[in-house]
Amino acid sequence: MTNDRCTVAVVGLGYIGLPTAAIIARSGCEVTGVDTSEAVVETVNRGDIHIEEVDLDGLVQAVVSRGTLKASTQMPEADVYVIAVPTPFKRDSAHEPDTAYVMAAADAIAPVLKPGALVIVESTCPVGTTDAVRDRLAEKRSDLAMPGIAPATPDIAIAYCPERVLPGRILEELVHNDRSVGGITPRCARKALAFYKRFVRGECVTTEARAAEMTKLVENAFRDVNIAFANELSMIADRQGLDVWEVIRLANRHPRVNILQPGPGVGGHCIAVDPWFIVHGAPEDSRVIRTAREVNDAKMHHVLEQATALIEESPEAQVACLGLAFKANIDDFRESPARFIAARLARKFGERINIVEPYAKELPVEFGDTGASLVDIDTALETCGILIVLVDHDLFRSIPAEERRDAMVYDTRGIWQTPG
Ligand code: SAJ
Repeated sequence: MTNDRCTVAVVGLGYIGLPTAAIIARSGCEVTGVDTSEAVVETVNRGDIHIEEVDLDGLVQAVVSRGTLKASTQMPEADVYVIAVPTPFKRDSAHEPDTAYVMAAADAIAPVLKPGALVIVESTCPVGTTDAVRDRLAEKRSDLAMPGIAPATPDIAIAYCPERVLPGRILEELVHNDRSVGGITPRCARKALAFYKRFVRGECVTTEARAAEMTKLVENAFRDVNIAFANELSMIADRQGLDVWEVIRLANRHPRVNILQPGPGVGGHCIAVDPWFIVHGAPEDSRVIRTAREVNDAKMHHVLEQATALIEESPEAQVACLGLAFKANIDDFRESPARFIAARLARKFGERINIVEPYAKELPVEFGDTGASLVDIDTALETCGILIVLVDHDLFRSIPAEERRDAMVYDTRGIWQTPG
């Protein structure tokens, strides 16, 4: 790999892989995005995108037309391989991580691997996965010396370098966030560091692959535990007739206290998932992390119960559920507590339920035969006597008090609290 010309294969063109491929292409490398989906490959090769992310359309269009990014279903020979495929739970398992896609990527890379190549895993993984990738490559390519096991100077460098970007800010954060760069050996880390320096402006800190794997999981578990604290407080406050938002606001005036915000539960594909990877690896020792997961899931059921009671108390009232997304101002409805709660209410109360979701063109499939309808915010404010806030979209935040004065409100996000 010289400093001028570097060929890169980014494996997996999803929410992380595609923006990463585009940013690397912008830095001057020749990038091939590899995906198993023909449709995704065709879309990218047209200069289009199949996911929503701020400014990604313009960037992909630019690098594809410049010829520095192309997509393929075939794995090319490359100087650097970046694996950015999903790591879901195993089907029917008790939250057991499934690294099959990562291993399948290693299998696809093995036949085209050439001496001098660098293989980077970016997917969120249980501790030990990068070593397993190395072992798989060693098994398939006994002609190549692999790091950490070969007595000779290794032919291949292997590293784990997780991203930590926030949806909606991915392009900005890919470049400006600090990164952990974990090598199987210090030499692997140095090689990966030189690669990331091409396009990352944040600080890149080298470490071991296993430490980098754990760091990624710990970041999301930290956030989950802290949200669980806020959610637990909100359930205690409900029982004791206290205003949790006020208690948190007051407590946060302490110079060393910073409590997060309660909500209807934790959604998305990272914070509600990654802590289980830690628990699975150390079940006896992960008591707080496991309990936080359970508390955040329990909050979803608590909200459902409270909302159900409120709706049953006023049998004549129409109900508006505000929001389906897993968090504010995004169009991602997957793994969303708001969607789960709204769908359960729709199933129970049918035509009384009106959904307001500015980011949805139609209701998700599970609302199909419930009788619930998708309405705009003005209709909801005019016709609904009960407002249930499930997502803190800016649109909802901006509704003035006069417009919701006559309705009964259950605000799970605290967006309409009077600031203290
Ligand atoms: N939430 C609360 N209360 C809060 C903050 C968040 O209930 O005070 C809820 C949100 O509503 C949402 C969930 O938590 O349902 C997660 O949202 P988020 O904005 O905290 O995080 P994600 O899932 O969009 O992105 C996280 C980020 N990780 C951390 O902040 C430690 C991001 O930096 C990671 O790159 C990303 O996971 C990932 O890919 O792992």
